[in-house]
Amino acid sequence: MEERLKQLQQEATAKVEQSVDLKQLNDVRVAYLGKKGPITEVLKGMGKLSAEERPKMGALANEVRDDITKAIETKQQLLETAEIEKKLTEESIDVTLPGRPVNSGTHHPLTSVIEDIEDLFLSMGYTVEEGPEVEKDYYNFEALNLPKGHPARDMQDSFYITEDLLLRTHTSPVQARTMERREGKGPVKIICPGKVYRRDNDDATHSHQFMQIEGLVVDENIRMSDLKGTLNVFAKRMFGEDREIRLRPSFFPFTEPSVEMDISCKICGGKGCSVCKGTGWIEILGAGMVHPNVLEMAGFDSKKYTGFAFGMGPERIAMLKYGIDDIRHYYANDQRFLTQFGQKEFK
Ligand code: 2NL
Repeated sequence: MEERLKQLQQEATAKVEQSVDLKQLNDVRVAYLGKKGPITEVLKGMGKLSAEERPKMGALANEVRDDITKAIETKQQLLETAEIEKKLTEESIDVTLPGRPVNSGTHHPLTSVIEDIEDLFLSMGYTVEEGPEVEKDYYNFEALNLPKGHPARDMQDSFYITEDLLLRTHTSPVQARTMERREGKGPVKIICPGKVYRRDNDDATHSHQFMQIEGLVVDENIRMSDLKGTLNVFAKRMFGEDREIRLRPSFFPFTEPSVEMDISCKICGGKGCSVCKGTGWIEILGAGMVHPNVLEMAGFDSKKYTGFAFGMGPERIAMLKYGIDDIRHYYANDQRFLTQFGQKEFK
């Protein structure tokens, strides 16, 4: 039995030595140390031995097993190290290869323009207010001096949901709601950006859904000159210090007097071109002094308080700023269009 064990030990260690990879080594482990292996087989014959020999053989069997186990472990470490070495040489990284470009996301051009306008007014002490897109007829029309039957609130032009609910046609209801919440106490100094909806057939300059930014200031002693000064700062910061503004008389039901603001055309320097249609001026926004009816309906005393308001379309502002020729580009989600604005490129 002793012979047989020693023979097994020699055989096994030789095979461990010969193993060239981890799989072969594992096969040797299973073959010699497994439950069905030859050592277990030899130990089964222990019963036939004398009481004297039995512990000696037991000890020898353990010794043989430990020896084989140790040989396997040593070899395993050797093979593992070799395998890593092999991997390192085979899979060496060429650090001189160019990196893969990382495509970062971009802001939508409308988002950029809206954020620029928000920042500009935030820096002048305004806060940004938001409100519901599904709006009550009262806040969308009534509170803005557009009573039922007013020609400017044509049912044909709005998306009505019920007789009393519609998709807001401008962001003015946000301003009406904000004034109402202030309970007749000024100052109010807000801008309201958001989506608005009109029943229109989409074309290069019309969309049934678009963005609007309105501004509102209500306080004691607010005058037309405050409006003009504010719009002048806006125009210069948004389009360049070399821009001039002019106000033309206009009409809105919620302001009196009402004006439209133009900026001087930078493309032709005022000589007249296709963008300014030969006039040297480009229309940017509408504005005016808040109609006393609007102040009163929102709970402000129109003898004590006055205010100005303005409204503009970010689509149009961005079209002028970036030279975009079709409003539908904003909503088509074509990557070729979207990635032209503010894309950061890493190469
Ligand atoms: C335009 C013109 C305008 C307003 C919006 C307004 C809001 C309140 C009271 C008074 Cl709560 N006015 N908003 C005033 C004048 C013009 O928008 O052409 N927008 C694209």
